Amino acid sequence: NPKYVIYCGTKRMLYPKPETLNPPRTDVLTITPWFAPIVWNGMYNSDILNAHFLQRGVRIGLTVFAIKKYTVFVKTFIETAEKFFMVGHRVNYYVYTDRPSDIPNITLAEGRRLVILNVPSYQRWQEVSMRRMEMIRDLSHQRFNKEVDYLVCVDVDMQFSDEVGVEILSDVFGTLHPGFYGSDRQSFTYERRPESQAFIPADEGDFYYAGGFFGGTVEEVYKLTDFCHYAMMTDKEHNIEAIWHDESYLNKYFLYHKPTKILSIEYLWDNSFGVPDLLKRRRFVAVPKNHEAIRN
Ligand code: 2GW
Ligand code: MN
Repeated sequence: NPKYVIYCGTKRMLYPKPETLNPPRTDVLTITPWFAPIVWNGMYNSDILNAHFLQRGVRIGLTVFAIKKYTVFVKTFIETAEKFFMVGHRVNYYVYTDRPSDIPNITLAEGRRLVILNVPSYQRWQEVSMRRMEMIRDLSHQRFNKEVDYLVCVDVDMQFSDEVGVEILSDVFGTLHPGFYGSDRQSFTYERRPESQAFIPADEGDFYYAGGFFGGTVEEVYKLTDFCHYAMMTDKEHNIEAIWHDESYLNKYFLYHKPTKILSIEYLWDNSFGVPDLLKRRRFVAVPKNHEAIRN
């Protein structure tokens, strides 16, 4: 069995040779027409990637918002992240909240820190969700640029249930929405009103990206969040709000600023959709919530 050899420190690292004539996955798209990888189980080797990113001493910021009753999700979110998110790497959790005293004390592994960011809450839930763009943008410039190399920005009503590691990192990445990975363009729930800054015509669009998982270098996340926030503010002046809020503006951004990597549905799943054959791992899944109780 022929092997490639690379060095991890001074230690020889051995692993199976990539097989040019035997691709690991043929059941799913693994690269876009603009040559961005789509990350699926079987397509990468964590040992190689970990060696590479550890050598660079990469620092990762994970941003999450817990406004009003959504603070209930923080404990499980952080505890499962300790088990599965970027284990062995330097990680800062950035929890934006209007209720800092609700954030529990959680013991973290070495090299990991929790930063609580006290922010005001907005009255409308749509605004709570959309204003994340502005708040991530502002701190990207003021703080994240000094503390981390990459940002990963996610919903809080989620839990990690399998590894999410450095294979996700790239200049700017988005995630396939679990409800639309098999859909055609016309079925994507893009904003369809030409008056909105989030408008996407019926004959355009690559994928339907989820609002709940994106990231990249701090610089690229700054550009993305700045674009989305500006587009939202422009729409607000014209009394229009995109159909799926921040998610609609994010989809507009990715249409004309192609992501350099795309995460598959393994990285954002909802168990109420069952488990399709092609889904080999469920790494980050929605926590079932009582919409009435949690949102009012
Ligand atoms: C309250 C009432 C209704 C909806 C949201 C909220 C709410 C959201 C809240 O009271 N407090 C709060 O912190 N949030 C934050 O916004 C929290 O981080 C949450 O994960 C995020 C998005 O809201 P969520 O998770 O309830 O909405 P989903 O799961 O339907 O999210 C998708 O659609 C959203 C836009 O409608 C976003 O694009 C989101 O990224 C998507 O995953
Ligand atoms: Mn959510």
